[in-house]
Amino acid sequence: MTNDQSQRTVFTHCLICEQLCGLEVAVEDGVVKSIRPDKQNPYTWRDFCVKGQRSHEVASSPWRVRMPMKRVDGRFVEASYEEAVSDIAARLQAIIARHGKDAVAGYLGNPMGFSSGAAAWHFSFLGALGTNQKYGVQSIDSNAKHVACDAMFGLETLALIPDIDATDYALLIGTNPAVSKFNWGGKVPNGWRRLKDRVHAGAELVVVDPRRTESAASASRHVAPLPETDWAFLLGLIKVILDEGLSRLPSEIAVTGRDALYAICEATSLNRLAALCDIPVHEITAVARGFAAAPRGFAFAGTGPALGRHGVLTHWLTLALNVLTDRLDRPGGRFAPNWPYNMPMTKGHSEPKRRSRVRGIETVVGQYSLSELADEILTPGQGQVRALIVGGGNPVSTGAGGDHLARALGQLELLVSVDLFQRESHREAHWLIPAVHFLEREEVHVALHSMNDRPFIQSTRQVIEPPPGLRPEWTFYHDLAAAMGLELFGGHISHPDQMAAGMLAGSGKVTLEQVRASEHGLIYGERTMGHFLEYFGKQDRSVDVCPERLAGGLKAALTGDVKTSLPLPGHYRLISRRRNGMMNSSLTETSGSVGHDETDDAVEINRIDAEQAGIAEGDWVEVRSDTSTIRACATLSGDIRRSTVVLAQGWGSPLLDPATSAVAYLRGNERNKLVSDADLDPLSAAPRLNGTLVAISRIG
Ligand SMILES: Nc1nc2c(c(=O)[nH]1)N[C@H]1C(S)=C(S)[C@@H](COP(=O)(O)OP(=O)(O)OC[C@H]3O[C@@H](n4cnc5c(=O)[nH]c(N)nc54)[C@H](O)[C@@H]3O)O[C@H]1N2
Ligand SMILES: Nc1nc2c(c(=O)[nH]1)N[C@H]1C(S)=C(S)[C@@H](COP(=O)(O)OP(=O)(O)OC[C@H]3O[C@@H](n4cnc5c(=O)[nH]c(N)nc54)[C@H](O)[C@@H]3O)O[C@H]1N2
Ligand code: SF4
Ligand SMILES: [Mo]
Repeated sequence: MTNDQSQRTVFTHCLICEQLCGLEVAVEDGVVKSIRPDKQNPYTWRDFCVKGQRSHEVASSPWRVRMPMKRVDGRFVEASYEEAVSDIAARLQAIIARHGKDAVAGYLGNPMGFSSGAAAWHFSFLGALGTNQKYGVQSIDSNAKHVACDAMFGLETLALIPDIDATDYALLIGTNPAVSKFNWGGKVPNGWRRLKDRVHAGAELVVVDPRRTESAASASRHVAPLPETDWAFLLGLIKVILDEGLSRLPSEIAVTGRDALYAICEATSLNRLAALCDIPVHEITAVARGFAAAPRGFAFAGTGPALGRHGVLTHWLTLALNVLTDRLDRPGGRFAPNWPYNMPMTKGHSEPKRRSRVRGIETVVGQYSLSELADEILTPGQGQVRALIVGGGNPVSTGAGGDHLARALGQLELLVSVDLFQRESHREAHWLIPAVHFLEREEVHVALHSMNDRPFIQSTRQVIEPPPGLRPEWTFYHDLAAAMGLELFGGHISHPDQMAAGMLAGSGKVTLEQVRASEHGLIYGERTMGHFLEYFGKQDRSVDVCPERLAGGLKAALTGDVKTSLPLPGHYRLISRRRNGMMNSSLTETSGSVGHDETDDAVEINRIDAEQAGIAEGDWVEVRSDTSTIRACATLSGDIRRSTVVLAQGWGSPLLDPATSAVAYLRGNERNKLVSDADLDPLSAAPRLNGTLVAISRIG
């Protein structure tokens, strides 16, 4: 940190996405003047984006919740923390006394993955209360991956990072790193440019996506299947590889299920698989042979298929493809890091599995699906949810069945939102509890840094002062527990630093003091591979490439009618895309700095489909599904495959003025209102945020 009276430069890192880019922040008189990438950061210095560059505008937004706010006669008025804590504690106690512990639920959104203290204290608080009603963003994000990893490896949270710099063949399925970056439980800073460097050096890059994305534009091959049919494409690849004897198995561990998978492949034909995904047989064969022959390669699936009807099948078959071609823990393949704190290797299930009260669906990573929450609130009986604490999430806009959930939230006896802002999901809140922005807090997030593609760790710095009187988010749960006479962490942990120090001490490689002392972050070792297979072998564990439960789902999908995979004329499968300047439904609060272009309110339709439907460029259209109707402006494109349309996700979610709940910022329409919370991937309980069947017609 350079320092004179009024001007300072502070080095910290971003906490918006998993890239955790190092930032160089210029501060003058306590106000951020500019944010640039920290070029002295030894690990992330080539990575950066507009979200980090403008992050200070979020902290200084006029719409920010700056004090606890209590709803009184339809408005929110500021109150003290003491009043908030004692009122919420009293209401929770009364609800539990009348209805039992499961009447209180918690939901954590995406940014809570970036605030170790807030997330840990939230969970510890729910644990101390004794409620089973825990919900999280995973069920609209990564459930497919957790279920697949659990079934194959017995490790729900296994992170397998692509070794980009050494790869000869990257097969990307439903991920768009040119916009979203390489981060989904495993991070590769600047990964997209690093991959493009490999492509320039001759590596193959195959992008499987119904849309010719920013990533597909740089690929050596773009494969455009129908949405939700990647499993058929992948099974085709596996069939070719097994039929042609191209499979190689890892020598260090036992692999089971190969014969069972082969039997499933035998029972179907390449022609049928090709028809299901609408990709020609010769293309499937070419990718299969190319992938198997590449000395070093990996297959990686993202959120595109994970948020569709067959997300688990897709993630399973992607992992199986990697196992059958010996890509795990190999250079240029996918590897599990073992630094400094390896969550996946220390535990299998995060918690014992339970089944939900209303729909009887099994938990994933210890949580029920967000898609079940509305029913759990609205369905009477023992265990009906009456109170909810939402930490850093906007589930009405980012999950499925938003109208259903909004109606349910309005029925709650107590809704508490812990957030920097008031959004659509917090309209009916009884309390708004403020949060501290990442530029205002010092934090060592050990778990996130454990998913780096090399051993590196850094602390954030407090760059600016939080609003006067604002308290760290975790202390809200701490104080609430104290007011209710509950003990958190069994009385063993009283501060997030203590938690970080303990996790680091377990590794024996680096201490909290050393991390704190390094201004630009610390590389504390060489990158090594092989830990995962070694660990697995030592434990005498095997990988199952054809788990029974998933195989049942695959067989059921295979009996589906090929014709029904193509929607009827005038009907389309709706998928999503991310915006450069937004993080899911967030970052519109920067007073318009998020940017806006014509395509934002647009539904992207294939040019030929549009012409057949009599829709012209710029026409206003109605997009209808079983649950809702929205208006959008048609953009005709050759980049989206036939019978598929795209709307930006997160866009169109209103930001509210916390005092009046009036809309402070709103552009566009909420596409997720079109998605049902009843139509889920049967294996993961994730909703069909991609693959929603919609009808589109021109407005008069
Ligand atoms: N700028 C920006 N960056 C972000 C985010 C953001 O909101 N904005 N969000 C962050 C978060 S939370 C996450 S989890 C990551 C996600 O990172 P990614 O998983 O890379 O997510 P997307 O960029 O949405 O890419 C998904 C792709 O899947 C395609 N797709 C949709 N349905 C299907 C299908 O059925 N099959 C196939 N093969 N493809 C399909 C879509 O066209 C899209 O190109 O991104 C992170 N990065
Ligand atoms: N159609 C479609 N829907 C999708 C997706 C898709 O690809 N397509 N992607 C899905 C994915 S991958 C994800 S991760 C989800 C994300 O969905 P959400 O978890 O709802 O993410 P956000 O929309 O970013 O809302 C996060 C909230 O956290 C608040 N926040 C930010 N920082 C902090 C903090 O430090 N503390 C607290 N307490 N609050 C904070 C923000 O103000 C905001 O209100 O959306 C999912 N929804
Ligand atoms: S949001 Fe942008 S700047 Fe922040 S960590 Fe992610 S890529 Fe880096
Ligand atoms: Mo996500």
